Amino acid sequence: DIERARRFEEIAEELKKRDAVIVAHYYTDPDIQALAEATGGCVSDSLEMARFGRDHAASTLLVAGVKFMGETSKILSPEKTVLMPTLEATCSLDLGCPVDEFTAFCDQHPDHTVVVYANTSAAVKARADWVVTSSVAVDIVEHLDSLGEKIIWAPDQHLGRYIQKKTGADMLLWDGSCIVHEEFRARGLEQMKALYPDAAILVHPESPESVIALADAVGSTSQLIKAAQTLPQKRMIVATDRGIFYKMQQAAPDKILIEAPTAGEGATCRSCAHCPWMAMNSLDNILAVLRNGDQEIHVDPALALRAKVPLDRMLDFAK
Ligand code: CIZ
Ligand code: SF4
Repeated sequence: DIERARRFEEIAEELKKRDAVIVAHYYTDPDIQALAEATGGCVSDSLEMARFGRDHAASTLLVAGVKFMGETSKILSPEKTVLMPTLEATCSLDLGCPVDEFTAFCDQHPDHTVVVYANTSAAVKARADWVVTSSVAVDIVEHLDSLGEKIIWAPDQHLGRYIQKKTGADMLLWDGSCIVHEEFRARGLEQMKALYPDAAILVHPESPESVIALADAVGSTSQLIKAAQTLPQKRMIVATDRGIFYKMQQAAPDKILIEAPTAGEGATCRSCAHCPWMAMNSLDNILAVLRNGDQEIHVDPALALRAKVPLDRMLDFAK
């Protein structure tokens, strides 16, 4: 529509003035993903966002996602300005893993290798030996297990349990969870599968174990998009944030995509299949931050240097 097209033009102009590029997550609003595509930015998972931001020539990164993604961009590119539509957008995994408690836990197990999910603060990353995203977590834990290392895993307990089962690694799990994925329910999924027996079930491993058990494909957002393209089924029941449907449908235009059922219903559900923090990003606040430059991510330089070590380890491993 015309209003949207005008917004895109206004934003594109501000991006040019600031020598900025948009780095957007799959879970943001489809309008934001379309905007990123139309202006030469990227739409991807947190691993690819980190790489794209680091390697892009622009001097300013506009990170549309949640705070840990902005922090990761800043850690990898300290010389760049990193703006976010709003600094209020956080993540229940990040919130559920405060650095003091986490450090005390790690100190109690000095013989363990500390592996943290990308969905953590810069300070937690700085305490870690490895940072992983869901697209490389299994491979990295497998690698560490083959070296005989014992692992502390934080913060997502469901993803941790899934990896532990898959690799057989010795893992101590932090008890964090994602408020979006933990709402998916096996019972509802079974009922839906009874309605559509021909459907494939795609599940992000931040979901409960009983939901993962029903899956035809388990994986990170990028891996689920690939599964939608390659699995033979025409109909897909998808257990992850509904923001993914934009790129999944683009990648697999002939597939019928259905949202997996969640525990809550309608207005009683705060986070049913859509992250409330991802939802804080909008065309309006993107334009606003490009105009006034507030909502800038800062990470203490000494802390950033320490957090960069386990991040680089992941990026080198994932090459
Ligand atoms: O749930 C998230 O925040 C995800 C999937 C992040 C990521 O790795 O892209
Ligand atoms: Fe965090 Fe879950 Fe939102 Fe991702 S979807 S940012 S893991 S709360």
